[in-house]
Amino acid sequence: MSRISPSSILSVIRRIRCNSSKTTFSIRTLKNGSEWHPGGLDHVSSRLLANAPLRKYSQECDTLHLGTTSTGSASTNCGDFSMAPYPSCPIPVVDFSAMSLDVKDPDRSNQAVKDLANQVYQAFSTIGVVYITNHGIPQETASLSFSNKPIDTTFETYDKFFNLNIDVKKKYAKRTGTTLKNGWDKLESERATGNMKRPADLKESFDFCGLEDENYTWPNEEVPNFQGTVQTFYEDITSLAARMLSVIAISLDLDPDTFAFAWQKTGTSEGCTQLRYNYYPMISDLSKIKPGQIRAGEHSDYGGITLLLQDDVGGLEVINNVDGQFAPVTPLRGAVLVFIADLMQRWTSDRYKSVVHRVLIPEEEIKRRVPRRSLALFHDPDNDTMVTCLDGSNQYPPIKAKDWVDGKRYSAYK
Ligand SMILES: O=C(O)CCC(=O)C(=O)O
Ligand SMILES: [Fe+2]
Repeated sequence: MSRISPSSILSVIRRIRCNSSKTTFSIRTLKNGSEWHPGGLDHVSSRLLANAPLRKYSQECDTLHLGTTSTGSASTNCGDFSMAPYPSCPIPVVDFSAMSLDVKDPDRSNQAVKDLANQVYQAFSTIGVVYITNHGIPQETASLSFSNKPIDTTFETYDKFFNLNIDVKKKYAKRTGTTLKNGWDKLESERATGNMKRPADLKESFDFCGLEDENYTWPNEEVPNFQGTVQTFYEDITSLAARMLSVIAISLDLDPDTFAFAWQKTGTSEGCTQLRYNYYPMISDLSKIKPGQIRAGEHSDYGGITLLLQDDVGGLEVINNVDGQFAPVTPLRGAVLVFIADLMQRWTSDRYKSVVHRVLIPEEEIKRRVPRRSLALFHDPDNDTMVTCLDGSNQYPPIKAKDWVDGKRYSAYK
């Protein structure tokens, strides 16, 4: 079967929008000879958005939103693009042993670290993300390494919290009017896209900024040792992130400690690094999903780098920085995914670019019947860090880390 290019789909949709309200019918004529088998515009949009560069998609999304149609959900739904269509994962996997947390004081000048840095360079200068394995944070309790908190235990602990009754969770909500970022955010609190025309993301989350907040009460009564578990994991994952920053510096032929100055205040009120558990509830009824709603809208992360662990449900996609296409990030048990975020892009004058990603709703019903969970460390520079292009090019004017990150957070939580 021939493949219809995203741009031809775009133009067809535009024509249909302009000329006819019978959107669903018209689109059906399009499917002949293509590899898409749309049941209507919604489904075409899903394929389109999976293939089209983000910018085109956003424009189309706005166009569709402005229209009306007799087919109702079809054209006002700027994307029931909620189904993840990809079978395979193109994300590079790199063995992080040379810089593992199991190695107490790695010699960053040795060849194994240089090789690792070269592989990281390949990944970040192409697709923009990398999976790292053998990083030293064990997945299971039975692992030989006991020094760090196993990932499974951490996920299970968070799950106990998210399984609590909503009225109980409310007691532990993030408090407004405070700069401290600890606590629960209810379903549909955030629009990762920052676009108010889009519905909020179909997820709950729990943030921890690494700081003891005497005014915040933790749900330790309902979930034994919740705070201790989260805190320990935060320490492990921030240590791993610091090692990744060294590798990134080496990969760019910079001093391994180039970025260290900007992470002196992690875990204080002057730091910005944040651990977030994302909890995407099970979906039993697709018809309850709002037009255009997905689990996490398209966005890039704001700060330095993001370290992400996901369960095995899937749905995460990244835009490949080389060809602008969305690609699936197939779950890889035990591996940590590393993204470049916006401020790192500025520091490196675009040598490494921040990566647009999103989380779709799984295509298979069996995967929608369970919640999806992920744990993200937003390893963001200290509030007062001035982020200035390291190559002296001034490609981006210097910016204070807090100003950038707060601005983005504000748009996402409006
Ligand atoms: O859940 C995921 O896999 C991604 C979440 C994400 O992008 C975020 O929290 O910024
Ligand atoms: Fe993200």
